[in-house]
Amino acid sequence: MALLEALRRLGQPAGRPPSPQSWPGLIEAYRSWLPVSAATPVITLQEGATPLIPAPVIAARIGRDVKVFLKYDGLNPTGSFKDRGMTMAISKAREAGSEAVICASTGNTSAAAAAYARRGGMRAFVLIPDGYVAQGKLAQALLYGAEVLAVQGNFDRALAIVREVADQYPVTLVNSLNPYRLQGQKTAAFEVVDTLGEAPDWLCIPVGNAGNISAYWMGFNEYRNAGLCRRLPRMMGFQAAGAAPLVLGRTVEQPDTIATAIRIGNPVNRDNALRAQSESNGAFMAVTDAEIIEAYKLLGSGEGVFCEPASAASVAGLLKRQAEVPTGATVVCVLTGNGLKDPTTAIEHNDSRFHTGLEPDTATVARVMGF
Ligand code: AN7
Repeated sequence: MALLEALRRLGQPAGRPPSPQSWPGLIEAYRSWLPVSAATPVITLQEGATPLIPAPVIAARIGRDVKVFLKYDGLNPTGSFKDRGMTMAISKAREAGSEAVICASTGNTSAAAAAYARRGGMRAFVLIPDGYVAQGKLAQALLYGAEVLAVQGNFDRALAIVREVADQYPVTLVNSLNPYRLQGQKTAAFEVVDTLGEAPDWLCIPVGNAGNISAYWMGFNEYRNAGLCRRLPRMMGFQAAGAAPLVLGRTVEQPDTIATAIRIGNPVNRDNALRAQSESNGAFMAVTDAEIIEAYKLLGSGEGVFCEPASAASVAGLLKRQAEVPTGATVVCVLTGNGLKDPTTAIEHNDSRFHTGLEPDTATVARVMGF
């Protein structure tokens, strides 16, 4: 009877819930913090406002009353944090009258560049390392209508080429050398503080070209200087062991890791990232592919959060360095990209039982279920 009564009450709202359309996209939400004016055509897919999800299973592994949150930027419109930078870079390119943009990419930048450029009526040229871009990202770039150029070299080589092309031809570079990219990406730090009411003690983040860690640091500093938070986090940057130039202190000529998003040997934002590390008393550390996959599986089967392998480097790093987390600390791990970007890795690396080829009858299914 109680159930029937509850069902009867469904659809009889006691009050209007918050509108799912109340978020206008990050440029409008943080307009006064961004270099835009009334003349800027805002090209948006309503990116930003991604959830900060508690991670009780990971927190319990650490214990000592440590609180862990996941900044799940994989819920942006193209499935990664790159949308934050791209809404800015593409809006400013459009404002400047640009008709085409170009980027080098391990995949996510190309997906975001393609989506926003096409939405802004521009052409998008994307250079990717042939054979080293996860399937979902390639699908996105193609479907969004980019012109995809796969080069037989790694990301660092592709970036060198697009810098030269953008110097010599009328196309706007939208890699993170474009300063508007980091301006947009700093809003993720704003959102973390707006949600927690204060900056976390630690910010764990995967590092490839080192733009995002630089952008977060800028965002936290701007909020602190404006009195919107009182402290700054320690910036803990994690690189894949086979692609760890900031840990090694030198360029890696042949970067190699299962986390193709961060398969980068010569980060262009090196100096900004090193400043973030030293000013925040942070650290750069390497995590192995095995540690990345362990964290990736734990996030999925423990927390119900599917991120891509590169993103799991932040959690792998936290678990590796957990002894250094102060008792009672608040830790935010940035999950930069959605797990659906890379279905191949998920299918190859999981601990689930996958029973195939079953006879289509109830007895078989019940037997396989263990009944
Ligand atoms: C999921 O898309 O460089 O340290 O070309 O896709 O700011 O480079 C992607 C980088 C982390 C590293 N997580 O961020 C590209 C690209 C994911 C990423 C990073 C990337 P940065």
